[in-house]
Amino acid sequence: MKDMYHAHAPLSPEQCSSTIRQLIHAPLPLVWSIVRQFDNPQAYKQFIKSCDLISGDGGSGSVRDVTVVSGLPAERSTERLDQLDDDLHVMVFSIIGGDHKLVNYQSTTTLQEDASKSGGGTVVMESYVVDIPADSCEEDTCVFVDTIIGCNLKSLARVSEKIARGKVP
Ligand code: A8S
Repeated sequence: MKDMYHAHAPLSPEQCSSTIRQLIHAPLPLVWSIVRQFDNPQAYKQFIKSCDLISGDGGSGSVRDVTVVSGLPAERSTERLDQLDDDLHVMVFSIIGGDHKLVNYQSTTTLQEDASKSGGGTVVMESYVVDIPADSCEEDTCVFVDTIIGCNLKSLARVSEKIARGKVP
């Protein structure tokens, strides 16, 4: 049902795109309360060391500067919140700067209640579109981004499920 948010305009040969899904055994309002904090991505994104809001109040149009943990091929990234819909549970952000190779990156995250399970599960879907760097290829670019998003969503599941079980993260 939320698939339409992940259907991108036709890609050019210089772009790549993919969608990652994660089932979380925690109620949607709890998962959304973690995802929607644009100024606090380190709440679940383990590669992020710190985050400063440099423009806006955390709503649509806000810009954040993110510092990543050491050992990665980059140190910082500047990101803009394009859309935050608390009713539809849709978040869209773009990467607009930084010392990394992800040019024209835009990500869309949607949450929906898991219909197949009783017990308050949440299905998170995150898709992205990004330019393929001149010195790379489609497969390597997708594997790199899919890996980061996969780690982020698994971590989001761990953090949410811990809170849902009544423990502090
Ligand atoms: C996100 C998604 C991504 C973040 C990437 C793909 C990044 O923060 C990391 C390494 C890089 O080389 C690029 O939702 C960048 O955060 C971990 C610094 C942008």
